[in-house]
Amino acid sequence: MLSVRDTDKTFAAGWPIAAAVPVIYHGKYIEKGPIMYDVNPLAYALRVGSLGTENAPFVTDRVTGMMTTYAQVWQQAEQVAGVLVSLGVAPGDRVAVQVPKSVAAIPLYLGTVLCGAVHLPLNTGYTATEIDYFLTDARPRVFVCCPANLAALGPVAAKAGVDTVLTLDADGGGTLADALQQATPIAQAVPRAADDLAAILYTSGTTGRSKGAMLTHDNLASNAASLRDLWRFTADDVLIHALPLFHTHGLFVAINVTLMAGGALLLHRAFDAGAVLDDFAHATALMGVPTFYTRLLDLPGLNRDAARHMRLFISGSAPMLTETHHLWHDRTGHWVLERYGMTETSMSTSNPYAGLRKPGTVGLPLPGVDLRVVDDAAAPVPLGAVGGVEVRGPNLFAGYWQMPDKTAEDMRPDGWFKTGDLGQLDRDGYLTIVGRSKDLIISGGYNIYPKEVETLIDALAGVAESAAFGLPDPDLGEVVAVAVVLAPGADLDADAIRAGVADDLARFKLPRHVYFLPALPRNTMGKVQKAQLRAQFAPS
Ligand code: MLC
Ligand code: AMP
Repeated sequence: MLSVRDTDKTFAAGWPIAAAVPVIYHGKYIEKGPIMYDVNPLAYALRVGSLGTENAPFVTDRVTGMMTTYAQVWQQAEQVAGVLVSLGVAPGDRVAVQVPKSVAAIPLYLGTVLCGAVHLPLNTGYTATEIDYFLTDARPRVFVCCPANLAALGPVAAKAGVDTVLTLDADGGGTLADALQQATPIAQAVPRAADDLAAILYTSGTTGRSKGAMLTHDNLASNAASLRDLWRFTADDVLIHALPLFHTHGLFVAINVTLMAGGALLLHRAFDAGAVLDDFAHATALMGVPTFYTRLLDLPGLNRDAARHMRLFISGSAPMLTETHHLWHDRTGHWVLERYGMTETSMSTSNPYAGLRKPGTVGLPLPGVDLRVVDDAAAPVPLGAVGGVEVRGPNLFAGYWQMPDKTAEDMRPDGWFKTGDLGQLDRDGYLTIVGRSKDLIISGGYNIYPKEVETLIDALAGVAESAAFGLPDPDLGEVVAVAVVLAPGADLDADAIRAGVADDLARFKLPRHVYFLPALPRNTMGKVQKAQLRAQFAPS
């Protein structure tokens, strides 16, 4: 039985998250039999949110209706940790995961953290070629995949030197579940320091090579604590969870904030606007990308009455049109709270909970986060002028996995991180993201780096060169388009281009539009003019 007692125990000096979450860190000590969490900063920060309410619901699977309590989810996490330790997973080892969204994926994340390992979630859309890259680069000790993909991915993992491959399906079945039956739960959370890694999330790179963003215990704990307080999440909250579990938004913002607040989740396995709208009657909050909101706005049933039980609608990961903010307010009476973040920084800004939410802006820096808008020489631009957005604070990642050069490119010696976003500050300190200096397409909240698409298309027989770019799309915000120059005599159509790269590229990265040109537009320096392509092919 879990017991909580107040003590005068003081925490290790210099533990930065103590400052971020003063209430829960002062004198609280959790004990469950021999298990101790307080040596493991992130597990501890997430665990203390449900002190005294262990039998409260944590997550309900919206397909089966099955509810899992806090006590159960942590017990499962302790079992996962037991399995991983028995497989030889040591502190700092990576546990890579490409599994369908399920309730069981949550204790897999928590158990990995509990045993001191590094959670490495991968987009379920990635092909075997992409997985090969991630496993070879990250060299995880364990890889968990969907049983249906085992035949294809088992050899990929073996080639990458992965010790053990386990499986987990959308209903929680697979060899991981079998191992859990036999497992001895971990008896003691594995000690970690605040700046030890808790997760690596891969994010696409401008060169076409994905980079693993290394996130520490303190990065994740401090950001979640800030957001919980800022957005006023409490044990009374019920969050509709319809985002994927392999990105910052659905994993760290949604799961960590809810755990820390002691609230509940309604877990949708995928986004279905009708099912999400049905949940408004039982829930208090929604976190989504702008596509969620535009699809919900298409439903005639979306109105004030339907939204009356909800207290908060949060959007991020991609820009929400001002028009969508106004339409949402007209239909529901709520202003969407837009925030801004990035895999490398977790969340950096947010519109206020109680103050003015300014449509079109991403709000103010979070407490403890420094933000500036600068010119190329790193000098702050005048108020209202456009410049590069830079961020510094406890939210900032520890660098790119085994890419010190890339880290040094983006991180200034004095700790400022260049986000690659272009923004402007207004006189109230609100940030507006006006564009990106990085060549990046954001489609439905997924990032696609054009270089990766171009490299594969350029390699096709019959292609001379190509340029990938984003075109506006009413549903996904942007979609991938590509301009292709064929080699003399080549006869390829759009389907042939798509088919030629389909084995190597997740389907969300495949070009929706393919245009054939005699030559790519270039400036006098020879640089391809993507703005010109965007203008030329912009939908009318
Ligand atoms: C799916 N498809 C996409 C796509 N999502 N294509 C382009 N862009 C996308 N985002 C493709 C599939 O490959 C498939 O192609 C077809 O669309 C239908 O797939 P689906 O799974 O049924 O799609 P759908 O459910 O409609 O998904 C759309 C979506 C989803 C918007 C609900 O993409 C989504 O959940 N996005 C959220 C991403 C997210 O969490 N981002 C946060 C990143 S963290 P085919 O060819 O097979 O038919 C971050 C930091 C921060 O950015 O600030 O938060
Ligand atoms: P990712 O690398 O997937 O974490 O994506 C991060 C990028 O998403 C940021 O650098 C921004 O370009 C973009 N982004 C996130 N939130 C917003 C927002 N509210 N408005 C505009 N762009 C956003």
